[in-house]
Amino acid sequence: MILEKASYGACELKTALITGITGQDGSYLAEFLLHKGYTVHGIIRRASTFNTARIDHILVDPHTEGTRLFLHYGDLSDSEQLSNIIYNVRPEEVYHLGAQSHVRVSFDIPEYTGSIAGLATTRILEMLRRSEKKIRFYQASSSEMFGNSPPPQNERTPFQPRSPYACAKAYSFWMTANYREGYGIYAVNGILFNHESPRRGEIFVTRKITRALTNILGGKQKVLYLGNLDARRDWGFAVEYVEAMWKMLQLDRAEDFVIGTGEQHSVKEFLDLAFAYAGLNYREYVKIDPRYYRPTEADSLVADTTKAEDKLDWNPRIKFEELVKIMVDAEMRDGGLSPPGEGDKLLASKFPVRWWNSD
Ligand code: NAP
Ligand code: F7E
Repeated sequence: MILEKASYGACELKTALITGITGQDGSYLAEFLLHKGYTVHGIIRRASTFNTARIDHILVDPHTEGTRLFLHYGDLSDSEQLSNIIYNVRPEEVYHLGAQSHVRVSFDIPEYTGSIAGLATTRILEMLRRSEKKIRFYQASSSEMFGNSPPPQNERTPFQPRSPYACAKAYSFWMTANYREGYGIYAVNGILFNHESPRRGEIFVTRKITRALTNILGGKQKVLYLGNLDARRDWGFAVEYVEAMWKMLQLDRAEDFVIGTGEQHSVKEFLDLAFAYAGLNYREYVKIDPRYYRPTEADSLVADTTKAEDKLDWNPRIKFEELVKIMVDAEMRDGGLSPPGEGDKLLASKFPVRWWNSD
């Protein structure tokens, strides 16, 4: 079913299908591919409330000439519908980004997470195997798969997953590698470390912090409850990570890549920097609530991206401190406050060609 379409004029190149187009990465990737001239199809699930907030600015009236963005109802649990969509769309590239992507929540709904973050990958790969058309496949693999493996982590680091989410993603990783080797499908794993943006889901820790900070400044919140402040992550800017996804599907030979910034910081550092940037001391507002602890945690993740630098010519322009400022500026603006503005200036200077719009 065609729901909406967008007009971008310009040359038509390839057709791409994105699962998870309404998510953080899916929304940026859709904009990036439209900018590159692609026709983009996305799968969205039916919900009783609108779930297209991140892509509303690229959706236009379905009757407009020059349509290059189409949405289709589907669910990653529904093989029949996935099959229909792939058969009808006949894409050159499939970006499989849809997932139950929250690690803490995966402990509450492990079976569902296994089906949607794990088995769904096989559902799609099976269709690609049966397809007469050669379709390239991107799997949204995750640094969470490394779990307990000591840092830095790269393409040769063994997986020691520490959550139902990570186990499901490790299953998807190996199915992708097996379909590549067994059936000659161009299928790649992008093993992406944490990447954030103003479009990040509100219950991931970075966004939870920037939102709380804005609410505190606006007098709407007094306390921010968090879990483990000592976990260490490699946080980058989502905009740059979707560019890497696309690069991975343009090579002569399908290979897996680790994507990250190579910098590691704790949750506490994120808190400290974000609050200080807005003129506050986080210690006056943050309390620990053990409900946000995980039964098992990936304590220390940081990427070794040597391979991506060499073979994809991919180097992140935004590192930790800059990311924090970009997110705080956007959040404060969204909350009707005047941001310090350093993040906005960074964006303008580092991205002279800005292919994404509203945040
Ligand atoms: P996200 O914001 O949580 O988006 C997830 C997307 O999947 C949403 O569009 C969601 O739809 C869709 N989805 C969830 N369950 C579905 C189902 N049963 N059927 C159809 N669609 C479903 O995630 P993200 O941050 O953009 O991440 C994109 C992908 O990369 C995910 O696979 C994630 O696991 C993986 N990943 C993310 C990171 C990161 O740091 N962001 C790092 C490594 C890997 P609704 O909008 O309707 O909920
Ligand atoms: O947690 C700690 C928490 O939920 C980061 C997903 O995109 O990246 C993401 O997974 C850290 C963890 O992201 C709270 O324990 C403390 O150590 O923002 P997060 P994540 O679990 O790293 C990977 C690469 C993915 O693939 C996933 O899809 O922050 N933390 N206090 C907290 N985390 C949350 N969410 N909420 C807290 O209150």
